[in-house]
Amino acid sequence: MKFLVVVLGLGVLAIGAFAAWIAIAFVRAPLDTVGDVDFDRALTIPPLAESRVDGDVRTFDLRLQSGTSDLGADHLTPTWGVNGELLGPTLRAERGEAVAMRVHNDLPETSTLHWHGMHLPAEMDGGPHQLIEPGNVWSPTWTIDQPASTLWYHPHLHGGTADHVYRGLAGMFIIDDPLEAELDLPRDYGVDDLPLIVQDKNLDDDGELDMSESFFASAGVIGETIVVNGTPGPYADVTTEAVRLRLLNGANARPFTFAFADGRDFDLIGTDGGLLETPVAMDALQLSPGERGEIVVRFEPGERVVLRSDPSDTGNVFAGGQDRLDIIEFRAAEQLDPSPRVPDQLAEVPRLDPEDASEERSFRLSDSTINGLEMDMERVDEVVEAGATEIWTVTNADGGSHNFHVHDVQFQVLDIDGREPPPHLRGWKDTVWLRQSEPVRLIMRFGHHTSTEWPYMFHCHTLRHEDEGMMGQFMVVEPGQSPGPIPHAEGHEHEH
Ligand SMILES: [Cu+2]
Repeated sequence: MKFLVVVLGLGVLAIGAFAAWIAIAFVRAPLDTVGDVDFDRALTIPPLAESRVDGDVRTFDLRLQSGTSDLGADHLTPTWGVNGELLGPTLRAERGEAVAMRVHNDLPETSTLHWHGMHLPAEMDGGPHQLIEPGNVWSPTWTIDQPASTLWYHPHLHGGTADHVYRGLAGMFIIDDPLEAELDLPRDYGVDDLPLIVQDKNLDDDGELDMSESFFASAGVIGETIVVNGTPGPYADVTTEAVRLRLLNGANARPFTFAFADGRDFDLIGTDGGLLETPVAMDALQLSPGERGEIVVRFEPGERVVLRSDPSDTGNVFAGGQDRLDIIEFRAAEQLDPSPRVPDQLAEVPRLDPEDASEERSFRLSDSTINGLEMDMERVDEVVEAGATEIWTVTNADGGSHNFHVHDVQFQVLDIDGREPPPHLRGWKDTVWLRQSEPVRLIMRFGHHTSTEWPYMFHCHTLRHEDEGMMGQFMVVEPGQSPGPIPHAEGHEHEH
């Protein structure tokens, strides 16, 4: 009997040791680049896109193209860009303006261009149904009808989004409005108002973008080279006492938790869909892929300070959540032009009232599915009435590195696991982080762009998850209408 217990005990010990060995051998060790990055390249500022006004319409010409970029390897890296070799120009338009895009595809592959965060007709959304074949031009047009905000654009090809964004297709889309223009905020683009598109890349020995993923990297590529606006190891010269940073997590999978090396406070003034009601003083801001945050930070003459990414509260090791990363160094001049303090009052953000909600829906994200279903280009998952206020409850049910993005609308967070959202999550959002098993209740009011042909998307913005099927479709219709078949939906699966 004693012998049997000893044998069983040894067996259990052996199994335990084997499991520990597996864990050590395969789980990614946290990466720490703090102090190891030479900030020796001036930050590239994406140019403001040229446009022309014909009648009442502002028209932008955009060209998806391939090229090469210096990402710090010994060889140039083949990359893709919009009107350039990597990333794209910053688009800028006023609330109320009609815009027209002429998107040329000079790439060897079919792609799309989606206007992330934009309220617009589904047919203009640039989702997986608005394919642009090589050599073709896609010409969406819509009227800007939402507050001043920092949006962005990127491909949204079903099954190919992660690949196309990783190669370099992305850019910012800044919306202006008169309310924002009246506030005493830094807004000199490229001087005291800086776009920061933060991404991570892996480069192989030939300098090519490495798309391979480790065995356990269920979130996709986790890059070890951080680039800001495509610049590796960047520094930015500061000439004013305060600088506004429009932070965009443009990574495929990594969450970033932005914080300054000396722990200084900054003011969060805006989130995905526009300005907050009042600035929120913070010393760390977590943004998951697709999320934006506008912050204003103050500098002392002559100082240098590094913005870095600290481990995220989720700590998801497979998505790089335990990494510490140097991102960009700010170099303040010996003399700084004076900047006013951030105003106490920013924008009005009228609270949406749960009493007004006519529908409640719930979404469980797990195992490449939402509510147990993988994305199907022909299936309309939800039908929403134009103008309806709805509450969507979203849950990360499997502990993966998930967030949730809804097209066409900006929503408000009602509560997270039953608790009021923190102050920095009380503004307009279109993408929200999901901690494991903590349901997030969102309230949103849908607009009046209706269609019985074209759907909008909702999905996880960890791009590989989205590509693998963690995405669904909703249509906004007039009361009483029901969706018809989606044109040409069949056969649009992207093979890669
Ligand atoms: Cu996900």
